[in-house]
Formats: sequence, C-alpha cells, structure tokens
Amino acid sequence: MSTTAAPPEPPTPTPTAIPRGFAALIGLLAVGAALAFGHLVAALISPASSPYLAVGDTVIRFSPEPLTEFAKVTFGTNDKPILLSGIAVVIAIVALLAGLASRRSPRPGLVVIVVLGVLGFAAVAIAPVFSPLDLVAPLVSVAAGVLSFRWLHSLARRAYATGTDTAGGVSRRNVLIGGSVAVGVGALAAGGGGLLLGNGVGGSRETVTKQLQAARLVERAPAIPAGAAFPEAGTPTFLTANPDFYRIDVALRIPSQTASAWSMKIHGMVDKEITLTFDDLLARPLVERTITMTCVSNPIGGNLISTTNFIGVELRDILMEAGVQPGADQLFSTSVDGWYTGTPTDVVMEPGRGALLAIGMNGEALPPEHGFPVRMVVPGLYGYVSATKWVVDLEATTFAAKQGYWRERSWAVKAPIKTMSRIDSPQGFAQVPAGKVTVSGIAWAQHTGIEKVEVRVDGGAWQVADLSTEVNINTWRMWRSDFQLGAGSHTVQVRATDKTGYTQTETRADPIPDGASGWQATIFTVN
Ligand SMILES: Nc1nc2c(c(=O)[nH]1)N[C@H]1C(S)=C(S)[C@@H](COP(=O)(O)O)O[C@H]1N2
Ligand SMILES: [Mo]
Repeated sequence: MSTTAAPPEPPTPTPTAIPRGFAALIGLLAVGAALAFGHLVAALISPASSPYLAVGDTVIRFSPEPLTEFAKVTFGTNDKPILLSGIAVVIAIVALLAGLASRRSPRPGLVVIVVLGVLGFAAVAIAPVFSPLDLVAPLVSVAAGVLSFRWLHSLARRAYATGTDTAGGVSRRNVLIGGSVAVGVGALAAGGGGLLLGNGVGGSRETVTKQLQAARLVERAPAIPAGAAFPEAGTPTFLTANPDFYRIDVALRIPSQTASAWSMKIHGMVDKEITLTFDDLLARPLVERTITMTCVSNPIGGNLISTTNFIGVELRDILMEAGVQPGADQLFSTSVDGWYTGTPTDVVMEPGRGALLAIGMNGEALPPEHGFPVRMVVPGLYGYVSATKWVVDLEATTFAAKQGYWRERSWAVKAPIKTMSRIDSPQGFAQVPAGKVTVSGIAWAQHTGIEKVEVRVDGGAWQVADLSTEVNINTWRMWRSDFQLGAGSHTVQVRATDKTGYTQTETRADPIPDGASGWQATIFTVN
C-alpha cells in the first residue's frame, strides 16, 4: 500500500467577505446582547452592578464640574436619559464599526467586545458601593457578547464563504436573518426583564403608604389656606404634586431598597451608637411639615424649587439620644448608592429648625426618585448639604475630617438658602392685551420668611406687591401686582425682602459656589 501520495487537499473556498450591512448588524446585535444580558443578570442578583449603568455613573463621577452643571441646568430631570442615550449611541457606533472590521475574520470584533467588557467590568469594580457579587453581571455580559458574536459570525461565514450566489444563497441568507432575529429578540427580552426588575419597591411603597395613612401623627400640617397661592394669576399651586416635584441627584438607577431592608446607623462622635430600622421610625412620634426645598443650582428664574408636606421623625431628637459630642460640627450622611454630604450639626440641632428623617410626601410613601424609603430634610439649607435621599448612614464628625460630594467639586461647605424671588407671569416674550396687566410669581427665604416683595416696570418706581397668606417661614410665598400698561415692549423686575430686613441686591451671582442671586427681569409685549 502506498502511503506516499498525499490525498488531494480539499479545495479551500476563497474567503468571501461578509457583506457590509450584515457585518455591521452582527456587531450591533452581539453588543446589544452583551448589554441586555448584563442588565438582566444585574437586575436579578445585584441591581447596582449593571455594566451599562455603572459606565454612566462613572462618566458622571469623573465629568468636570462645569459639564455636570450645564447638564443639570439645561436638561434638568432629563439629564440622565440624555446621558444614557448618549452613551448608547457611542456604544452602538463602536459596535457597528467592530462588525464592519470583522468581514473576514471574527478577531477584530471579539477584541472590541472584550475591551468594552473590560470597561464595564472596571466601572462596576470602582463604583462607590461594591461587593464581589457585582462582578457576575459584567462577566455574563462579556460572555454573552463573545458567544453571540462568534455564533452570528460563523453563521454568516457559512452563508457567504462559498460559491456564487444561487438559489441556495437565499436560504443561507434566511438562516442568517433567522439567527439575527433570535439574538435580537433574546436581547430585547433580557433588556425588558432588566427594566421590569429595575425598581422592585412598588409593594414596599404601598405598604408604607398604608402605614402612614393609618398612623396617628403627633403634628399635622395645617390645611393650606385658599389665599396661599395665586394660580389663577400664574403662580404654581402651593403644594407641588409628587410627580411634579423637581428632581436632582446623581443616581442613574434609582436605588430599590425596601422599607424592611432599610436600616441606618448613627455613629462617629456620639456617646451611644444607634441603629434604626424602618419599624423603629414608625414607632416614634410622626410629624407632618410643609417645607419648600430648593436646589443650589437653581438659576435666577429657575424651577428647581418645590413644596410638599413631608411626614417624618424629628432628627434632632434621635441625635439627642445618640449624644453628639462637642466638636462634631458636621453630620455626614451617606445614601445606599454611595452619595454623601455633610450638614452643619448646629443647624440640625437648633430646637425650632424642624429637620426630619422623612418617610412620606403629600400623604404617601416617598416616591422612589425622592428617596424611598428614608431621606433627610433640613428647612433652610440647599439640598446638596442637607437632603440626602435613600439615606443609610449618619456619622457625627468634623468638616475638617470629611468632605461631601459637591464640596469636593468646589461648592460651598455651608449653604443656607438665599432670599430670592421669581416672576411666573407674564412669561418672557409673552404677548399680553393692553390695559390691566397682572404680574405674579414666588419669593422664598426658608426659615427666615418673606416680609415684602416689590415689582417695577421699565425701571420705574418699585411697587409693593400683594403677598399670599403665609403658611410658615419654611415655605415659599406667592406675590402679585397689577399695572396699567400701554402697547409696546416692557420689562418687569422683582426683588424680595426677608424678615431680617435684608433686600435682594441687583448684583448677579452664578449658582456656584453657594447659590444664584440678583433680580430677575422679564421682557414681554403689550398689544
Ligand atoms: N442620594 C442622593 N441624595 C441627594 C442628591 C443625590 O445626588 N443623591 N442630591 C441632592 C440635591 S443636590 C438636591 S437639590 C436634593 C433634591 O431632592 P429632590 O430630588 O427630592 O428634589 O437632593 C439631594 N439629595
Ligand atoms: Mo441641589
């Protein structure tokens, strides 16, 4: 038997490239599958570990301050969807290019998927809150990406690597389309599952709402009198409906801790450490207070201000029980997702200040985006130094020892809310009929109270506005004033005076570092 003659080599098919459109689609589908499966696994075992959201969080954390400020002021509550869409677009472009680069060999695409995976992995690993379990989701994500890319790529190679396009080509193409659809559907399902599981606090919120409705409060917020607002003249309603309450935070994923899983430790420079559960809070005297919250980033004329009936427990009483030691000038609070800030101890401990650990808003449990199950509220201080949402830790310490999140980014250490006013009607560039023109708006000086609001048109004499009935000194106050105006363009200006006698000055200041100041001016046209 002769074994010398080698068997004829099977003819190697000329490696035909996968058509561009399909190649790009394969990259997109595989990366989509990676993101979706990572998200789903995160939702199931550790919601904070979604690689996609972790990348978003990291972008926020390391963005230069002017950029985050621009996003907050320009997009307000929409800043997060806009950031996430931006990241999605970048990833999609990378995925399409990775597919295009892999028309002959899967290697370039696999390298890109692994590099994206490493980024997601790193973002999860350096997140402010991290546990080893959090690494599962990014690993599953990379595996899903690599496997679906290889599978789709080999399907495509088999469909296009051989021969000329015949009737068989069509059915091969069908195989490829079928495979793509399968991965696409799987990815969508996984992503949908992740979204569904994203905020599993609904049941817990319903329970808390029922508990609050059944609770006997030791202090109820007085009913809001009819004259407390002038909505017919263009001001907001006195209380802000929960869905309309302004929202500011750096949380891409709203934390989903249930009330029964919640606890908070009070520690540091205290005589006695205290750990509170949600039931401990419910067992304490519950109070309800009408409070206007304001964000330091609110520009002149801005709408980062809202009013609600908070239900909660006296923070001061709890701190008295813990025994805050002299010298602990800062109360450092941390949220379950790792945000942190420091509040001046002396303000929280003022007998009449009314600082709360809040658990309810307008008769309901706190909405998830406003801190469910527990947040801090300190009347008279901007939110970034006082209003920690999803709070889980409170440490008595010093301002010298620790810095809050926004203080690290150059905002002021202490931040009392500045006395300010806003024009709500007419809106800028509005057209109004000639004759009597009603100008209206809001003014605020939380924990001091508004004494007077003055308005003037076209630089004329200041006219004292009518004020709404005062609800309490921790809330906004509405104002209105009538003018007789002829046709043409007019400018209206407003300034408020608080109960210390301080009148807002004309000098304009930016929100950073400690809040905007200056008079608002609105230009409108009388026809
Ligand atoms: N955990 C957490 N709490 C937070 C923040 C945040 O980013 N994370 N932002 C603060 C800021 S800057 C403000 S103005 C208020 C806003 O509270 P609201 O969204 O309920 O209006 O929350 C404060 N509490
Ligand atoms: Mo804020």
